[in-house]
Amino acid sequence: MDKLAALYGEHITTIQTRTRTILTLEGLDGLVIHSGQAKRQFLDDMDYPFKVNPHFKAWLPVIDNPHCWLVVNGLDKPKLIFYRPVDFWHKVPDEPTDFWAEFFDIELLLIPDQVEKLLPYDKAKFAYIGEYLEVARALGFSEINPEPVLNYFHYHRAYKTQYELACLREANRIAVLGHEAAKAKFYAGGSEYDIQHAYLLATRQTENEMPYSNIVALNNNCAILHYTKLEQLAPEKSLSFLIDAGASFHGYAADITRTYDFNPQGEFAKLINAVNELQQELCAGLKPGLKYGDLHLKCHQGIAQILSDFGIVLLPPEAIIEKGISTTFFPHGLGHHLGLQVHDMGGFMADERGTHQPAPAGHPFLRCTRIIEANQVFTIEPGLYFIDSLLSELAQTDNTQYINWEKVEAFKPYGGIRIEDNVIVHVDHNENMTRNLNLA
Ligand SMILES: [Mn+2]
Repeated sequence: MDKLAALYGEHITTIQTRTRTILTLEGLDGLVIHSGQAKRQFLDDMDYPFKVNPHFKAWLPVIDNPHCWLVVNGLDKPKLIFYRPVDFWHKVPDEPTDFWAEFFDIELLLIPDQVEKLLPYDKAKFAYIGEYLEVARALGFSEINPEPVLNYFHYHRAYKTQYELACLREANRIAVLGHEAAKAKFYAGGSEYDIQHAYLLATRQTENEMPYSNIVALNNNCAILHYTKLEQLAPEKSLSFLIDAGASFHGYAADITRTYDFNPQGEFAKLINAVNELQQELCAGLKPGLKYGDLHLKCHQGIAQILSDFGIVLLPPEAIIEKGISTTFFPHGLGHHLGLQVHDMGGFMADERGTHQPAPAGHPFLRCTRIIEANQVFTIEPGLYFIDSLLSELAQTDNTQYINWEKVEAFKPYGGIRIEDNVIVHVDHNENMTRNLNLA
């Protein structure tokens, strides 16, 4: 933690500089960044779990406190308005004394409605950054989430500070503890529900602290890309296990996927090994100056090679690509930026003004089209699935003649494979945060 504290000053300096630059470009005096508000459930007196504004947590690791505000101009010491009510119903946050506290002028806010007195009086040249537009208007802001400001931050967010990299490594460390426990629970014959709880116990994080809903899938459920149901009972026979699960640290996310065959000698295990080798090649393919989109296309070549090698598609790899068959088996994108958000913003931006750079034709689900550069963090997550709906579409086309349907039917009960690591690109090498923790 001392190390984190040592890196934090430089992190704040970087964000201050970014803030100063965009304020000057936009002719603004400052930003007022709202952490958010508790959201009430319809006709209820309960709130939804609180999710903080990512532009707020970019400054400091306060992720669980609504009604907080930052007033920043990129030059002066940032002002933090910290919500600390008198409340005997809920746990009231302590007055901040953490490593980050000395970097802010802190004022305590007792009642949310009284924030007005602590905000700049003349708001004409202050922009509100946050989710609650009606609050912003009621407070007298006319500049609300100006797009050039958001674009600028989203674009530059891709370049992580050393503090952010340290947070991402720690998020990976926590997630890997969960993955190890989940794997053991699978081989012990656990159900999806059992595995999920083994995961949470090992990470010591609650479901609400997870950066996204864990995907814990057994057998043919592994074919459902965003499967989030948890079967209480184990299947009669456990065949395969796909887990896509992360962890959070100081507001930064890990996003890791592994797939296992219950029988490590089985045919599906061989297919997993092939996807794993491809995944490692693709990780090594992250190089400053190259386009992430090109790596996605390379992934299709690798998937096509595997489909051909395993006799699933009876064509050479080039023909599999050319006929568009690989997208049936690999229908999503290779990966995305990772950081404050699981799918960090800015993946489609050609420049800091936010010029949109669309995904290549035929690849609508690719989430990143940027040039790869040092200090960026990516996920690399190739997949190979046997998805009923996509396979029946394929069966309706001319391409059906090239498919070894017997093989496909044999693999269907296993669902599919995805393998995902979190990788930092450095100037002269890549750092695979996930593999460095010895997660096989
Ligand atoms: Mn991912």
